[in-house]
Order: sequence, then structure tokens, then C-alpha cells
Amino acid sequence: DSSEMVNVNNFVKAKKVEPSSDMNAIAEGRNIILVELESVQEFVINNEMNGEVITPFLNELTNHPDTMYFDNFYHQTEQGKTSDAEFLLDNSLYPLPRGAVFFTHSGNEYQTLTKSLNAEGYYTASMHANSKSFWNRDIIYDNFGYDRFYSLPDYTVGEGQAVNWGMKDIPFIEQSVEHMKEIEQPFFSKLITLTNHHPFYLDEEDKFIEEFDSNSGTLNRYFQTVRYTDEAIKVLFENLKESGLYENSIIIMYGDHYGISENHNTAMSKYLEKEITPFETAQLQRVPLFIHIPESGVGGVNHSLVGQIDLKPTIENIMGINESDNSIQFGQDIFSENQDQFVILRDGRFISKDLVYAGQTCWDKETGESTDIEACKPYIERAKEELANNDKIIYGDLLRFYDLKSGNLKEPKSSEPKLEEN
Ligand code: GP9
Ligand code: MN
Repeated sequence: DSSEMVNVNNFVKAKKVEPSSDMNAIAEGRNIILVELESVQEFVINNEMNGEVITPFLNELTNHPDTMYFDNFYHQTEQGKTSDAEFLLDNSLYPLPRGAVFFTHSGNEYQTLTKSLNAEGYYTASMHANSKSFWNRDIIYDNFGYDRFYSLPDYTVGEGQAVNWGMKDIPFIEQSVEHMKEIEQPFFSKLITLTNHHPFYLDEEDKFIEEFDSNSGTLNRYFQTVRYTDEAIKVLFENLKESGLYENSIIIMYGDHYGISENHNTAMSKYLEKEITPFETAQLQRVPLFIHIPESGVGGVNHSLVGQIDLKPTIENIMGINESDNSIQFGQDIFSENQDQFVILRDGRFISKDLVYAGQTCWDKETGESTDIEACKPYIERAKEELANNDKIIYGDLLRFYDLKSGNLKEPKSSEPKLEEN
């Protein structure tokens, strides 16, 4: 009920930090082109596999003077996978510990990034070449405020243009840019790639590097599909430049979740040339994050400890939207100087500057060795408390009781009386 909302509100307020003033409104008025990179993990970036570069285009981008690249950005998804990453982006709330919130709580009241962009006059669209009901997207996108969902019927999948789960990333990207040319500006378009999805199958002509040579076919093929997605992103940049959309846009890209599960630890250990302890597994939850603002001169590699929960307040600040001031969210502006540097994974693991908690063990961040559990205890509690507050919001649909504009409680809209059937 609404008294729970009071407690949650106090918790959230206590966590608020002043967003970065340097970055405030730096991309105001630009189109936002956001790409969720299916299963792309951080360990492939600026790395090689048997002497071959895995992500040549993205590597170059990490050094681009207009790119801010984050190498300590964690996914915070659970069983809802891609949909959980989408949930984190739009709400700055954690998804649920079990099941997919896109299915279980699609009717809740949400105060989304998409809605705040709509209020600024943005046209908002999600683009993903899969059937629209997958992950219940059609239902929840309506609720989140998306003006349009470009799903499978909006794409032409020609001969040889599908593999594995569906349409290949390169034609998907090409046709998505065509859609962007048609829609009114400023727009927010969210593209979700698909080719780099388990079990990582590719046609011969799309294999630009060799397979890896471990005992895991999954990991072996993963490098090739990541390499293919990298090529698709190169095409995205080329086509945006050709279309004239590039200069007036901001491009944000990040991995949605891991691609390689712990079932492949032996193979991973061969590749990384180290033992995969629970500490390493937690570190493998990093996914790349790129914030590229053409011709801004704002760039560099940022090592802040941040996660997907932080995307909404960060995007709102760079777009000059003040929605975050009152909103009920657990993330913080990534560029804020007062940022917590504390990342909570959905299962209660955490990463702090000095410690990592994983596998019921406390780990020294610097050495990767286990350490006294006492050192982790206060943070374990803090993580639990944050996740518990989050879950109260979702299970209780508490945002019904909260007025975003004023930051005060409100009475929920009573639902329409049902029409009697004759
Ligand atoms: C399906 C795509 C992949 O539409 O988003 O989903 P995932 O299995 O990664 O959640
Ligand atoms: Mn996914």
C-alpha cells in the first residue's frame, strides 16, 4: 500500500546523487540511437583470439575522441535475459529474481525513460526483427510509452538473410537505418541485435575469423558471432553517416547479458589463461558500454563501477531532462562525481572498489583471493536491502501511489468499472 511507498521513497532519496553538471544537456535535442548488443561481454573488447582481433570496429571506437567507453559496466539481468536488460534501461529498477518481469508485471505503472523522452517531444521506437509478442514486448512497450515497435513484419528477410534465431544483424541494421530515415526527429530508437545469440551459428560467408579451439563448441563459435556483430555495428555507423543522421545523434551501445555461461568454465579458463573462480565469474558479468556523441570531443576510457541500472539517469542527464530528480530509481548518473562505485548483481553478488562478493565468499578485488567474510558483511546487507526495496515496488505496483512531477504520494487511478455483458 501507500505506506510502503513512503519507505521506498526514503530509501531511494537517500541514495540520490547530484548528476554531473559537465555532462548535463551535452546531447540535448539529438536523436538517440541505442543498441543492445546481444550477449556481447566485455572480455572480447581490445582482445585477441589465437592472434585474431575479435572486435576491430568496437576496439577502434573505444579510442575515438567522441566515445566514452566503460570497461567496468555490469549487466544486472536474470532469467528475463534481453527483456531484463530492457527493463533496467527504461526503469532504472532491477528485474525480478525469478521469471521475467516483462511477463509477470506488464500491467504495473512505470515511469520510464521512454515516457520522459515522449514528454520532450521525442518519437520513440523499438526495433527488433523478431515476432512482436516474444518476451511480451508488444504489451509492455505500450505500457512503457513506445510510439512504435518495428518487429519482424517491418523487415524484409531476403534469401540468405536469416541464421540461427532469425534475421542477421547486418540486414537488420541496414533496414533499421531506413526506418530511422522515415520517422520524425528527434527520435529515440532502440535496436536489439540477434545474431550473437546462443548457440552462435553463422553461415560460412559471415565467418570473418576462425573458431577457437577449446572443448566448448559454444565458446569456440562465440568469437565468430561477436566478430560478425562488430561488422554490423560498423555498417550502422557507415549508414548513419550516409543518411545524414549521424551528426545530429548520440549513439549508445551496451551488452545485454553474458553469452557464455559457467557451463563453459573449462574452455573459458583455457582462453583467459586463468582459473575461473566465483570471483572471475562475477567479473565476467561485465559488458561493454559505449556512449558516442559525434563531434563532441568528449571521450576516454572510464573505469567507474557502474551497471545497467545507471543508464536511465545517465541518459536523462546528458539529454538535459530533469526527470531523475524525483523519480523512483536505483541508478545514479554514471558521470556523477559522487557516484557510489558499488554494483549489485540481481542475485545479491556485489562489486565494490575493494571487494567482490560471489559464491558466498568475500574476495579481495585487487588479488582475486578470498578474504574474511566480515569485510563483506555490511555490503551484503546493503545489497539485500536495495533489492528488497526494489521488489516491493514491483510486487506491490507501488508507483501507482507516486506522483513523479511533485515527488509526493497520490491516490491511484481507480480502474474503469467493467461494462456489463448483455
Ligand atoms: C529475442 C531476443 C533474444 O527476441 O531478444 O532473447 P534472449 O534469449 O537473449 O533473452
Ligand atoms: Mn539477449
